[in-house]
Amino acid sequence: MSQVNDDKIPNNVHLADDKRLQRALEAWQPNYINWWKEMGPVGFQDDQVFLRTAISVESDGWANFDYVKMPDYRWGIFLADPVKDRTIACGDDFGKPVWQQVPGEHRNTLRRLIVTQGDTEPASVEQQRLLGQTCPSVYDLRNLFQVNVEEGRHLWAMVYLLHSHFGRDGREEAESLLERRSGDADKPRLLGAFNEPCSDWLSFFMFTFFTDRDGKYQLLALAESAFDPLSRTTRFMLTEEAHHMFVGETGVLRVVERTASQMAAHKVESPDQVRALGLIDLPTMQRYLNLWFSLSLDLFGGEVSSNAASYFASGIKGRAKEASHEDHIALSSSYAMQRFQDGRLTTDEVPLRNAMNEVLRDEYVEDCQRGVDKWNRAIAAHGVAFELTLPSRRFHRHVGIHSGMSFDRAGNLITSEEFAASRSDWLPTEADKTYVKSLMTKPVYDPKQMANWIAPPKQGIKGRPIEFEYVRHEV
Ligand code: BYC
Ligand code: FE
Ligand code: FE
Repeated sequence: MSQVNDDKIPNNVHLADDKRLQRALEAWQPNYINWWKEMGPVGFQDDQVFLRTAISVESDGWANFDYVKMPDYRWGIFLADPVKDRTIACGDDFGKPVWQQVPGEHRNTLRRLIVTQGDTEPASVEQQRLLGQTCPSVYDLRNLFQVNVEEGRHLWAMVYLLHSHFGRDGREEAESLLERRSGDADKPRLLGAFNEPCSDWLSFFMFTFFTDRDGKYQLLALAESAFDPLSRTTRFMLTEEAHHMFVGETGVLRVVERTASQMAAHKVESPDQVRALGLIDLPTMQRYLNLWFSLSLDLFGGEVSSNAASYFASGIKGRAKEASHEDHIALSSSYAMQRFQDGRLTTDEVPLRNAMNEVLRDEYVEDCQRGVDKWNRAIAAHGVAFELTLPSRRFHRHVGIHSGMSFDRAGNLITSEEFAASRSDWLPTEADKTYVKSLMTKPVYDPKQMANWIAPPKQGIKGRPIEFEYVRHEV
């Protein structure tokens, strides 16, 4: 069992035994805090927030819940306990011992993957920095901040790997992670979805449902890595990740629930009538869903990818839950990949290793569908005839074999003119965004209140009531 000590930087990696590393991370820490104060949640840095803090990696009692000011949050470095005699889970070296150090030939690849993962964490905090000022409740405000501080800790997790295993390059990358900015034209974040604005709460819930779920699947794939420190750190990150997706799934559910229940109570159907009640109509929710689903699909990379094949071959990145697959070499099978070529849908057999991004995306889509089904059950329970659906994975793509072509929601090839003509039916319009934001102009800071457009949660946090003062905010 790994001990957590009480250093300046909480950790279970015996940081105090490696003075050089400890000094390097302690030198990075003030820069991180400066970044947090500059780019973290705006307007709440002096408030007491009821937050969970990771204090160990044991499955029962790994977290402590208490009031803390966000800049004083104890961001720590936690690796899941090592698996004894762990061997490489996939690829050419399947079954050989995992690596405790970075093999020279994989150094650049691993650094790039760790930097890509690390970059998304602060990016999401930046995207969400203004949301506190339009919160629907104090309960939601606290959940936003919980997600934010944990994404900050995920950055720490990657920076620890960079500092401890990648020398000077790693230290430079760690600095760059604090310098790029979401949406900045000159120094953008690395991946597409993390440069998109996320400036209203419907987007936030869609983001935590769809985009954090990409995080879950990427972390599951990295948890299979032959580089054991990466495997151990991502395994612990997954523990925190579950809450982020809970926030997204229940957030959308509560909006759907509120709209459907009021549609039934007032016997209204049209979006205009729903908006007249100050609610988010279901077609608008569908458009937000279409946007965040398609942006998140892009995060899995190209359908056919030599990068993915070489990650798998070298054991650097596996599939989600690699042990549940039968063939860990994946050299003798292929993936039936549907794609449009010369205007026709064809099916090509792609060597399985080259299709690993798509294999992961398949599992992701299935997991998303489970949540959508749940939302639809809530709509149906109120007798409202409307179903939310995931669009085809070809729809609105900017990465991979379907980028550069236009498709309708069902995945039929259309012209770019046809896409432009239907765009306002499929993706949020400026008018939609203005309307959604108009519902959120007044933040709700009274713990007893809930915004009109969202249903209350089923229960509070850690046994506290829903009306608990999760954030002590002085207005
Ligand atoms: N945007 O061979 P391909 C999370 C580039 S989310 C821009 O398919 P590969 C979180 C690609 O770099 C999880 N560029 O790429 C969620 C490549 O460039 P080069 C984050 C893109 O390497 C919410 C080229 O296109 N973790 O944790 O197979 C809140 C060819 O592509 C994009 C990870 O992503 C894009 N979307 O796959 C907070 C895990 N996609 O080599 C946090 C680490 C591709 O031609 N990253 N490109 O210059 C990876 O595993 C891989 O880098 C990717 C890309 C799966 C992302
Ligand atoms: Fe994260
Ligand atoms: Fe997350």
